Amino acid sequence: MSAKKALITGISGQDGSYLTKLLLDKGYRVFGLVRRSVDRSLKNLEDMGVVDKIEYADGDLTDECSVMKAVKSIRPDEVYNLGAQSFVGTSWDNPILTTEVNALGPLKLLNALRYFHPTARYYQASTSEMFGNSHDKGLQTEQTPFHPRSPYAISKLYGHWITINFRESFGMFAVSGILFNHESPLRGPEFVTRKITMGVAKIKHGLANEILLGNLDSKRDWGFAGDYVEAMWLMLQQKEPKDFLISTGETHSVREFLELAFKRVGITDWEKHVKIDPKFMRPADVFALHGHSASAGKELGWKPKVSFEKLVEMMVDADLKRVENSARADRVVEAII
Ligand code: NAP
Ligand code: G4F
Repeated sequence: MSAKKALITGISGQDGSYLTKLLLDKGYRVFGLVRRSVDRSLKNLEDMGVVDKIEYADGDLTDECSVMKAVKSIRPDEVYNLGAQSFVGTSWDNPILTTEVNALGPLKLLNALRYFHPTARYYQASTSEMFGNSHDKGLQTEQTPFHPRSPYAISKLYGHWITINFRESFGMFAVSGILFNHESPLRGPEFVTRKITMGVAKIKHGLANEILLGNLDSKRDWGFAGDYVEAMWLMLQQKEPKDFLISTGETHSVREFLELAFKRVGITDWEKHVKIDPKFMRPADVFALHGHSASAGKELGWKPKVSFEKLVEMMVDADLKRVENSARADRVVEAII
């Protein structure tokens, strides 16, 4: 039997890189939709050791032709739509771009599948941000009403509902994963976890003295990206298409994340190194996310493997290594010139 084909949008991002590794290990042929950029940085895929194992298609989620071309030529068995303007903060500055990529992107992809390859299975990267501050006794479940609080969350809510609509209208195997925050050493540096672990590594090595942050009381249900891409894959292996909420079931504040990250490098008086900068406060924040992913446990057999403490350690250790390596590289350059 020939290998299954998976098309991943957003392949160069954090989740795209972990998912590629998972699918290659399972014997898939992996195709990645990649948009043109000046340096074509595929750093995450290099770090995962998979950059040369992918078949690339030129394309952008804002360009319908390129999306149609990719679907028609690849005829994938599975499509993972991870491509997005994924940073909530930027979505107030670039709301139209965010909407075009995150809301109309899935519509373009689903339409291309509907007309050219309707048997493909489709995964939509939805998010806990869609809940906003809505909860049921402190928890979010699949039944909690949505109340999006940013242009990002609103655009993602469209992606979520259009996925459900194509399933209900055309019988397509299209599902949406409502994933809570998941992090890793490949997390973009603008997100709070990576901003903290990079800052801590630099402070430990005497290259910085402080980290500037916004709301330290915000709480998130933080898991490990490697665990979460397994849930995406499991959702597309089910008999019937169904949406699932994916979370660890634990919630922690930014403050707790800071404390653990600094503790990892032996700094206990961490408050000395953290300053509040109003620039990082959001016009409308989501104050606490805490997911209840019982259906995923029961029906997908999924559960997170990496604890919050291990996640923080993994991210701090990776950034310490990065800082050490770049300091070593600088010393080599200094010795040469
Ligand atoms: P990420 O690291 O920011 O990656 C985003 C990816 O989208 C990058 O590969 C980026 O490509 C691509 N992209 C951006 N604009 C595009 C466009 N116009 N056309 C095609 N591709 C485009 O995000 P992530 O953390 O891996 O998240 C993956 C998905 O899950 C996103 O949809 C995100 O919104 C969603 N999500 C994430 C989390 C989380 O906690 N990580 C939670 C819930 C949902 P370039 O390299 O070219 O920029
Ligand atoms: O790390 P964040 O930027 O992640 P956020 O906004 O929760 O979004 C991430 O998770 C979503 C799933 O819930 C994804 F859909 C989305 O794509 C993305 O991956 O911010 C987390 C919290 C916020 O409450 C923010 O106000 O940390 C707070 N925070 C405090 N200081 C900060 C900062 N966030 C950032 N990025 N930078 C700060 O200096």
